[in-house]
Amino acid sequence: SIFAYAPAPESRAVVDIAPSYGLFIDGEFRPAAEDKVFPTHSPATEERLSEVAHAGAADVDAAVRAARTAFGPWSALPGAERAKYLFRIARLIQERSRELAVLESLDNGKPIRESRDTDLPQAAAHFFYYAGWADKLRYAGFGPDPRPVGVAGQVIPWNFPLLMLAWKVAPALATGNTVVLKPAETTPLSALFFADICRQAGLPRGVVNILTGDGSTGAELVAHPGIDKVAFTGSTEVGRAIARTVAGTHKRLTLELGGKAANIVFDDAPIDQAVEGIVNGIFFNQGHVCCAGSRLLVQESIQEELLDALKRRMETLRVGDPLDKNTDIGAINSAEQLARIRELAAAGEAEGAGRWQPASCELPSQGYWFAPTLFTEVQQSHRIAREEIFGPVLSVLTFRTPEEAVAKANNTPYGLSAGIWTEKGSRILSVADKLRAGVVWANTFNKFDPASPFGGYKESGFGREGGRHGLEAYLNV
Ligand code: TXE
Repeated sequence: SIFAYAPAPESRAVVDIAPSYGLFIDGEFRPAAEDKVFPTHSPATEERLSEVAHAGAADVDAAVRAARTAFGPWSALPGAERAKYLFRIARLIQERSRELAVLESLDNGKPIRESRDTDLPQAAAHFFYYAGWADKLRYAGFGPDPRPVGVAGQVIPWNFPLLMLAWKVAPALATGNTVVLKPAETTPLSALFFADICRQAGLPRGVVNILTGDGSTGAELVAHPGIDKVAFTGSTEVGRAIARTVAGTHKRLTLELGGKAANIVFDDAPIDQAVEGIVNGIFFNQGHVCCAGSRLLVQESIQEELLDALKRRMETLRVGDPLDKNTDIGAINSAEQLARIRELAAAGEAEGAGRWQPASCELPSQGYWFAPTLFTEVQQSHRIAREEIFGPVLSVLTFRTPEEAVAKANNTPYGLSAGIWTEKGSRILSVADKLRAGVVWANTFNKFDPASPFGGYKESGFGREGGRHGLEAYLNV
């Protein structure tokens, strides 16, 4: 057909990846004190992309000391001066966004369309947004003279590597704190590019330090006595371990952990729009999203119609090369994550749910892949209804009344997000009011804005990132 137009894949030649990277401490790249390194791979091809330094205790100490030394002069700068650096960083992210988008897709496996249209613009937007607050903190409603907390130790996951960095670094710098950040072990590269952007922006040395490493580096960082504030996004299990480490110390803590969001579709919902929202809710970023709409709660009377439409739409999803602009679903980030998804999908079948995958879906032979998957006849007791899968797997449950929908939506230890689909405004308000979730979307899903606070109820963590509330975590008020 004349409409079958396939634009050329984005070229990986756009970005220059060095064969090895050091740690970014005190404004310079340097090898780890113990000279340890580890490789990072493309999950789509298993190709080795680069080798990065593995920070140990001595490196954590050096980075925290650099951040401490930088804290005095940085926090003493007038807010308007700090704002200039944040604006400069935001502009540089924009200028280098093509490079960064390709890099993010290579290292993480996400489709280039998503890194280009979501991760990169959102990362820049967070720096622009918090730059705007830097000289207005006394008007933020926290009293006349809010003060920075000190040195922030930040540990981030692999699902939105640069964006999670932006969520954490931008508010910390705007409020006059300095930072030691540890990216996830499978996605270190965009944070190292960001370190280069800090240099390009002329950010004073020591204000931002980047330590690559694994969980042991994260644990060292969180436990270091020179850290005043810990910010973590990742698994609930590690969040608990960090809370134990921090308990009884002077350290402030915010945790953004897992989720098992309900996406609730009422019988009066616009079906086509809801189908798009369901697809976006669970297949965006391969379902590696803490707020993913992983439980579809559909009103019984429209179950058949909705599932038919959803299956037709799923048949059109393209799984494959993350650098191809036509790709809808990229690679699973790691062999470990793929194993976790497979295990939970197998549990779904074993517990009696019905597994469905599009017949048209062919997976590449190399790399880590999982086809978009629907489970019907799911019971609330099933593991796939209770546990975070963090993959492209949707569990379908039904309800008859709004009360039942609310009860089922809240029947989870998590409480990060939820979605409601209905034409009735009054129902949106009454249902949203009863949902125990930090974010509730109505007739849309996975919409983000730097001005909007984000964070969980219950085991999804505490504290808010984004918006004016996001400042509070980094201020003594
Ligand atoms: O997370 P970890 P993993 C969920 C999701 C996923 C599961 C496991 O369900 O399947 O967690 O993913 C660092 N002290 N989420 O194993 O281990 C680690 O190096 C300090 C939801 O990848 O929590 C990385 O930088 N830090 C989530 C970061 O913590 C430690 C996003 C996250 O890794 C540490 C990711 C320790 N003891 C996974 N151990 C979300 N909320 O979005 C590890 N780390």
